[in-house]
Amino acid sequence: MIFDSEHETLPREALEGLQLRRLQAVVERVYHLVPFYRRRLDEVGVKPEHIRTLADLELLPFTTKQDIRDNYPFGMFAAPMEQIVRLHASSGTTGKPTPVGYTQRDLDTWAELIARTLTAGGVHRGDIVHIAYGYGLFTGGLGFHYGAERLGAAVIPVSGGQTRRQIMLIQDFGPNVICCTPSFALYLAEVGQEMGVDFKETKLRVGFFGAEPWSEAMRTEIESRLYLDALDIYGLSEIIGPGVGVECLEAKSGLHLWEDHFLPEIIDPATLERLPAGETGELVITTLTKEAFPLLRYRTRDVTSLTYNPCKCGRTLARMSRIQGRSDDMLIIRGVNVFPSQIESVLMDVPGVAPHYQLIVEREGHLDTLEVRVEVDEAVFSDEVKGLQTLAQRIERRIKDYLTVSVKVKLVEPRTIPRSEGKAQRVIDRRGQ
Ligand code: DLL
Repeated sequence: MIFDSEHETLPREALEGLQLRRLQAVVERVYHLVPFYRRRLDEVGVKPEHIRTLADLELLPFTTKQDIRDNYPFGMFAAPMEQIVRLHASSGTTGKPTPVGYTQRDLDTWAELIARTLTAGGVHRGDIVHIAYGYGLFTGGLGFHYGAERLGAAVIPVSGGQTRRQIMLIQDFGPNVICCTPSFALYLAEVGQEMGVDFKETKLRVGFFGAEPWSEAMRTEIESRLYLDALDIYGLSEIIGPGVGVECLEAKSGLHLWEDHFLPEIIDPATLERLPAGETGELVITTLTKEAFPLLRYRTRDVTSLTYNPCKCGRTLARMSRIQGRSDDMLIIRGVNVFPSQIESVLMDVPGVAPHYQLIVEREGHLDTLEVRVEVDEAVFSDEVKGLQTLAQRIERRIKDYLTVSVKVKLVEPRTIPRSEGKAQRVIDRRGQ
């Protein structure tokens, strides 16, 4: 099923014509309304009228998360507060959040794109949609909420947490659709099993799982335990939230990007050169229709590839492969973005702790765990066991306060963390193994 067959099945040539007109309009708009972009474009000597073809996109500078941080909180908005009706923030946990704003038209576009997303998974009016993404500053809950309503489906706005209660609602209210992170889906399966629930007996038919990396192996497991079709949904707050792309139910082969609103490119993160279709690199997105917070060539840091081959569902939009990783070192632990440098800064504030540490990420059952191994000085290490335990717990609490994730801290003897002559290997991620 296709929600907006006019835009989702446009012949490529017509689609590219639309993209070009929208690109020209957005460059014009940010040049006149966002001082940051005016400066950036002036620096490279590009004027809006220089954008004559889609290939001219390459003339434009990239935008990074750091640029958004430098203009905290609202310096990059292209609309005055009188026109902004919603604020969200990215799930990043570095001290300050990354705020994003929406005009009413942006919210309408977003709802429309989620309606398309749900339709690509066969959802329709009359269906009941269980939304277990967090409601709040995170874009997941409210993003899906308005899109499901736009489609005319009935929403259960349950948000995160209270797993047993959620399972009761799934049994009693009979949702056909579930939206949550893939790790939470598996957790539901586990808890359901403990409660003696047979998911075959529920009405669940399809799930939209995203906001964190997952794998084909996880898809197989979710599908066989929850008895539904598991679809991958991608998005990020800076661009709009969920609803940048989704797999279709027919093919489950790559995520269709809503290219009439978001212009994708793949670059080599080292050279910043554009890569041809099929090659793997960092996804860069230009928003084509956003009013409040348009972004030119935003570096998502997500690593993937694009294909423009037609899909059997009939959509002509580019398809993106499952996100393969991140071009920076950000870890996503149970949905929370964690940079090793943040852990480092907590560790470095603790007397007696050495700057040698390693982060070990594993998956226990279906939940991510993060162990922080850090060396302490001789004096601390020769202290009695109880002292070491208290210190480890203190560090665990500090990390929890700062990053909102629970970690396990293991204090180790001096010189036991492997040294490296090049870059230190700070992160050992065993989740994919
Ligand atoms: O996670 C928006 C979202 C909500 C997407 C619900 C899907 C469903 P942020 O908190 O800004 O926004 O995090 C964005 O999460 O750059 C990716 O690294 C990662 N991510 C999102 N979807 C996927 C996915 C939301 N399907 C960051 N696969 C992105 C892998 C994903 N990683």
